[in-house]
Amino acid sequence: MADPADRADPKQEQMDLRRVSPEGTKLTTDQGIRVDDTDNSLSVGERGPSLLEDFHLREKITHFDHERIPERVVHARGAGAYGEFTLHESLAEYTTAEFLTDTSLTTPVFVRFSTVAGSRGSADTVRDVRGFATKFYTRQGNFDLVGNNMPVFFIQDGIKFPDFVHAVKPEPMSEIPQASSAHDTLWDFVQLQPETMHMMMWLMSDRALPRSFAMMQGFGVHTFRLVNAEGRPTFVKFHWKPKLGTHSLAWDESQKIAGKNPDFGRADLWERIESGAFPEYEFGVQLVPAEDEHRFDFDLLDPTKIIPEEDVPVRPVGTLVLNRNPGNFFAETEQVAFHLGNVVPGIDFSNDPLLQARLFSYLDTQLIRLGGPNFPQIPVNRPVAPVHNHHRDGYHQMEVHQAQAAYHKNSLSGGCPAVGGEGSFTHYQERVEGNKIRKRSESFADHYSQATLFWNSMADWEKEHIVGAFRFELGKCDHMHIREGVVGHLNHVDHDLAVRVAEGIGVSPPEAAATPNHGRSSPALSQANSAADSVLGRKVAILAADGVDSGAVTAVGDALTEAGAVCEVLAAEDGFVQAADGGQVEVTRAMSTVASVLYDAVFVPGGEESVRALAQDGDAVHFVAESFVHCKAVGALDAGIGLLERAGITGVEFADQNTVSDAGVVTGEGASSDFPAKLIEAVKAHRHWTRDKAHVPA
Ligand code: HDE
Repeated sequence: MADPADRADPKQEQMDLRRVSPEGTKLTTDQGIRVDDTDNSLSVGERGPSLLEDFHLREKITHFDHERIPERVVHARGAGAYGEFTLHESLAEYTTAEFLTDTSLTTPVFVRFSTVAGSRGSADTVRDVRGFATKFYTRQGNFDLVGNNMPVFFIQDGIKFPDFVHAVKPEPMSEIPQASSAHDTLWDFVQLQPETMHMMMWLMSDRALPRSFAMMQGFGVHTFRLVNAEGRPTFVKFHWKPKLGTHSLAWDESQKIAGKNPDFGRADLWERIESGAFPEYEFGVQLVPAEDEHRFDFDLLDPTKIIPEEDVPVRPVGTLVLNRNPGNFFAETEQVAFHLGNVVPGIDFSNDPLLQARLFSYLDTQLIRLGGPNFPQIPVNRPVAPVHNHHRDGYHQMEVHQAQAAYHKNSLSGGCPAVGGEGSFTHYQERVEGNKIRKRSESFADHYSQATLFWNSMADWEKEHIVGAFRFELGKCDHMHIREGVVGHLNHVDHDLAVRVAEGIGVSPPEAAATPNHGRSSPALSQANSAADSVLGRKVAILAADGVDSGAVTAVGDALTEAGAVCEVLAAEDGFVQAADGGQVEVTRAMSTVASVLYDAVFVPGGEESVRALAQDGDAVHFVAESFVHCKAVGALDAGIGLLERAGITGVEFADQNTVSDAGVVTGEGASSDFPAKLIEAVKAHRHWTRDKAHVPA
């Protein structure tokens, strides 16, 4: 057989060998015996007891009884996809990793996105960090970049991880709350561990509510090392930047989606890939020469710190495209096993104490989760690089090793597999010395400066959302001393922030700042500065009833679809609505099966009779009002403007949207106008967060 690494997509070719289809097959037992009846147990007489000798019954039930494996202890809820990584700029000056140096290569990948705290069946849109784990099937072996959508972490040393996870998970007496950090134990941990403060700013920001996995950044978090052919090391931070920009849901919306469609995130990923609107990310690196290790006012080994992009720019070098959904969730997404220790020659670790603990944890956790040491043989985990070693036996061994010698050195198998040679992994030879101690370096001691940097970098509306999130979460804590403790730390981050939070949660606002604000900011941290120039995969609802102006539905719908959006016509009932011109408009979904929170924008076409009916339909009125409250693009033509008025969106002369309260509300007359283009621009903006929505109840 040819080396699979030489084929176009070696991973898919390899997976094809294990993919099975039921087409044209006959039902058999696991032993291949054809089954004549799978609905009736073997029994004594029609009403008698079942017989133990019914091997088909026993096998069917036994297999079923053992279908579950332990869910991941964290990141249990996730969704995955295959894709490809292409390199545009060689990093040969810094690394020997072939997939980062040879621009002619396309490297297959599997990516799994996840939430952290919730269990496998929890909702996708909870306030949480998102995992962004990528397995690169390189020709030199698997490289796993197991990152998050936030660039820092809660703790500096992995030994605290079990404590942190116990604090954020549901409380032990009641297993409440599910998939939520808004409870006493998490915030108790936070108030006693000020190193969490920077990450808590991220967690309370909109970053914790991504609109789509295709609209969030990814970060390797730790500082890693690249090592070049001369053995010269360079520190590196890895970044993913989404092509569609980094965009988030509103908090109220996130909570409602969790009920209306808990699968919102995974469905979005699935649908984007099925429709060809492939999620795309730029891969970038921040490179720091080894001699600059100590040039920063924080420690490069501290995972609660970023290197501001303004200090060390992110150099874009490659592209990741996710273009294939898995065929079986369990086999692929559930069984994929990431491990930070999966590195290829030219990539090495740093002494970040969080990273070091992870190097132990991931391999260890797979042993219990996947039931033994042969999990790398599971199809999704297999490298495309050939595997040869003396590992033997164990549960679920799939290989039939032929050699007499299962040891090194040997003379009986010709000395094979041979050790060393070109392309072998060589650990970076770092010189270290010191006493054995349990002590954190002083260079890790500043827990507030970068939390302040983050706060200072936010737009006003982002700050408002952060204050709202702190108030919500702390307001759920029963213990006053916990609320007070957190406000005390916030007062080191920014006095105004601490006061605004305190005022909402019944805590006396601090009188003066505990630490003066340094005034520095990093514009790259604000989502206000993110790309917003595409409507690819955006979902737009078109509300209709009998008498709708079908010309407007078609003209606006076609323009949006052509630009890449997904338009759905919603009506009170499924089927068709009669158009004003006597024709019919097909309904995509009945309004009762969906909700405004599942769409990015709403458009109300004209047609007097249609709008009159919609204005009397509570669902339709609420749909428009709620879209407005969540700062979405709202469009209306002709009589459709009447529905906006009915929804309480006042001041409906929106012709030139330049007041704060009507930003993103697009109205017009006649389908021939420039209305579709204006609406597309409003949808591109993602949300109109500056909108004053206080006067609309929804
Ligand atoms: Fe993880 N983490 N983690 N983590 N992590 C796991 O591994 C762990 C950390 C991350 O889609 C587990 O296979 C420790 C940072 C992702 O399958 C486990 C520490 C970052 C995923 C584990 C950390 C992550 C995991 C659970 C502190 C961002 C999901 C199941 C020392 C850079 C991967 C599993 C997937 C999963 C341990 C901290 C990201 C238990 C001990 C920091 C994306 O091994």
